[in-house]
Amino acid sequence: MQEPAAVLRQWIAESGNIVFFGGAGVSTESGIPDFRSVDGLYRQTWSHPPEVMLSHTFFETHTEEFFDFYRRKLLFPDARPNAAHLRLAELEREGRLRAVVTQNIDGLHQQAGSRNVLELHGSVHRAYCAACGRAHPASAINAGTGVPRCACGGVIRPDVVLYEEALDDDTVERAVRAIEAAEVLLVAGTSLAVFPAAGLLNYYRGRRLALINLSETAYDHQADLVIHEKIGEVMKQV
Ligand code: CNA
Repeated sequence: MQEPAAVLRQWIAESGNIVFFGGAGVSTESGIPDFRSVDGLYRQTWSHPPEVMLSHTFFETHTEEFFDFYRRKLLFPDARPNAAHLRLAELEREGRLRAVVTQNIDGLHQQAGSRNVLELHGSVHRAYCAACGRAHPASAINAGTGVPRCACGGVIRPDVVLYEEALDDDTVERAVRAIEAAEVLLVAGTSLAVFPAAGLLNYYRGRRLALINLSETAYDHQADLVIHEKIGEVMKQV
């Protein structure tokens, strides 16, 4: 039997319609911790669990604490793309990869050169006023302290999807269309525990679904190829 990485290399070499679907595990090799691994954010002790501190209600009711947590735990200005981000950008340039669908908010795919990046959960690199909707540079939040304010008096918030908030319809629709049409679907670095994002996988109709994740996921049995290794290491080989 062929090595899993060799099978993946062949699938990639043969396809002009690859779609990538990734999560926090894609950026751990860039030094950004994920949420659910042993040393991830969910295992750390805070005044409230992370899903509470990153909720819309918490943002509304504990605004100062929200920004303190956000700045300390979600911003990684020194992080750089790793081998996985770089190889995916290269595959897009080669005309093989159609879209990167990501749950990440770190912007590392774009920094690596990827162009068609569908950010399901938004980005720490954008901000807007929660009251008037005006766009602001991310530095209005990231470089400051306390609660950042718009000229209108409203709170400037990060353009990220908080718990209890809906995903952007247009982004979801584009992700669904890309996944439905994909020949090879590469899923990596995601526990597939966060919905509705994880449900997007069900739109895939092909027979070349590769799942690359350090730990097992509830979708392992649906995949045509499962690799429990680091995504950066795998992408160096394909
Ligand atoms: P998650 O639930 O934290 O799962 C990450 C998965 O990645 C785990 O199953 C790990 O086993 C696996 N993993 C970790 N490192 C690697 C690696 N090097 N190679 C392969 N697999 C690895 O993260 P999800 O993305 O599934 O959860 C969705 C949340 C987490 C989204 O809302 C994200 O916005 C949020 N998040 C984003 C970032 C980021 O932008 N970099 C960081 C942390 C959390």
